[in-house]
Amino acid sequence: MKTFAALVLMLAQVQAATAQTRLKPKGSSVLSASIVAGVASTAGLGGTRYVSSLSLANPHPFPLTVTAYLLPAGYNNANYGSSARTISLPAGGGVRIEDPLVSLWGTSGLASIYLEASPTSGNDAGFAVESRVLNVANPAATFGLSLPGTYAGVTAADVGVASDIENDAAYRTNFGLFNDWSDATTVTVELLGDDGSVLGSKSYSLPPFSLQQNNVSDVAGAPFRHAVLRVTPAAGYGGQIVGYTAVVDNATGDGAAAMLQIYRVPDAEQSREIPLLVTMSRFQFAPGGPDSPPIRLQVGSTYRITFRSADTEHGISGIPQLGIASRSVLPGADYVVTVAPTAVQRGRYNFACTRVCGNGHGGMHGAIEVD
Ligand SMILES: [Cu+2]
Repeated sequence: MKTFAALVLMLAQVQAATAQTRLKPKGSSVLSASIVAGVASTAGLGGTRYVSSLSLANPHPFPLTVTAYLLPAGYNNANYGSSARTISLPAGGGVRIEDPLVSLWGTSGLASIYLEASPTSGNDAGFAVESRVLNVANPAATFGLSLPGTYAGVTAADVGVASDIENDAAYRTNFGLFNDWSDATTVTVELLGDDGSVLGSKSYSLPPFSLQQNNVSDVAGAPFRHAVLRVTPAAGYGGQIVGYTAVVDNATGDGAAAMLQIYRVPDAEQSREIPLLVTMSRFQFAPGGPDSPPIRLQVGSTYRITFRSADTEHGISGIPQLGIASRSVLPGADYVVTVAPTAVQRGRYNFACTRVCGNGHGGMHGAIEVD
């Protein structure tokens, strides 16, 4: 029995050591947490020097204790717990911490900061946090951008999208991706032109609990005035990617920031093909016409249409706008085609039998209506 108990204990320890987690531990006493993805204390391009501040606000009528952890860019931060710093917020109060990388941790460069709060009373420990990044190269006039703390990121069921990306002589764009997961992961980043074409695509490896910041020229080298950035996590990824973009004026170093927006990918049920059988017989398409009702298709759905002959050789004249070819259809030899109509394809499309199948062949015609 003792040996068995020891074995169970050993197994439990192994499981504890290999358990995958996100930053906010489930079932712990942590009631609120936030990730500030991009915090800087570093020189940038063109003589710029970027220094962040970190501001917190406590909306509650009781004091709050917030623990802040440092997660340097590009490193495995699985042991982030040793970087804990405590920030005390009076009831209703706030604080601004100047240059937190230097003032709290005595370091520099680029990092993410993870913050979690414990209430001293009450059940809710929500707090507000944001980071201001200033270009301080000219002491007479600073300017910069702001990044909010967030806990919303891109999961394996989502894509992340940033709509305002520029990379040309006037502006450059940096993007940051933070991996909120205890394992390393790979993220696919694409740049899409305004017509939806792929300008460039690249995969990035993100160590546990770490940030990667890159310039978009790393994804697509050719200059462009406007593009869309799309972020797709690896299949089966258990964490969240918290992302941001910063468009920077090449002449001044002034920047504008945005958080990556999150879109849920339709599940398999919604994207499933809808089967639709069209039976061809002397001298009828059913459905289709001339006596049967038209074939009705809805914009946004995908149909798998089977044209099947019940008696002799018929044919279908093509509808190239919908991707339907001109084909002969013999009994036992179906013509199967997938049609996914879009909004610009709304309307009525006529078709006819293309094989002389008997005396009524001339009247064997039908229609597809897309609405
Ligand atoms: Cu026919």
